[in-house]
Amino acid sequence: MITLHGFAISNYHNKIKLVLLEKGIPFREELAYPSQDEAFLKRSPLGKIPFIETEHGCLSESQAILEYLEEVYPEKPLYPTNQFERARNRELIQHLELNVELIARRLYKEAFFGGVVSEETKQEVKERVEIGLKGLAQLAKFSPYILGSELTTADFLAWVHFGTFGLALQKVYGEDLIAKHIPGVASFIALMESRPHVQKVAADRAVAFEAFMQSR
Ligand SMILES: N[C@@H](CCC(=O)N[C@@H](CS)C(=O)NCC(=O)O)C(=O)O
Repeated sequence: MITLHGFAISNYHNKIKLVLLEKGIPFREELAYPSQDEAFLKRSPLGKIPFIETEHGCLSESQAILEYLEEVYPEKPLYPTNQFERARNRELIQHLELNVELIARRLYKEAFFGGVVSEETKQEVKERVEIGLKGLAQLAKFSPYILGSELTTADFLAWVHFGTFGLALQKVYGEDLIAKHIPGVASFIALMESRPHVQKVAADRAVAFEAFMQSR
């Protein structure tokens, strides 16, 4: 059975957890925090979470994990079968993670962990995130899913990342930059949140977030 190592506040952890749940793959979760311990680095080379443990060994990097799961468990496909559509799916995922999430991540220290981000960084992040969000609006269809009529990995991933970086953007800039730049996003989020597995991931995330805040 697959073991998913990580913690329920992490958007990359939740991305894999949601895909495991939606594909009906048996797994167990083991609580792990990023670590530079030698033993941990042997399992996840930069000490990051999530990583999965399989009968063949450990695997890190959420997108590599996700594509592995798709190949090994093809029964409930979460990528389109058409090659071009599949490429467009990967395009949106890469765009969302590289050009929006990774940039907004620079705010997490202040938004979630009690640190401080300089005004200069905030300004730079806002400019780059807004460019990224406008690009995302070009790709998103919301009819009703993010890339059309088919429910795919891109939907689960978008829901997870919107929740995390959306909250950080709201906390730091006091406005909903996702809704400002991506028309139709609210009904997409509501649609995703009508799914039981999305509700489960959101509930686990809320419990973990509450516990984290209490511990500080
Ligand atoms: N590109 C990685 C990103 C994973 C990631 O950034 N994980 C965070 C938690 S959300 C982490 O482990 N951070 C600790 C660190 O950067 O040292 C993936 O897709 O899995």
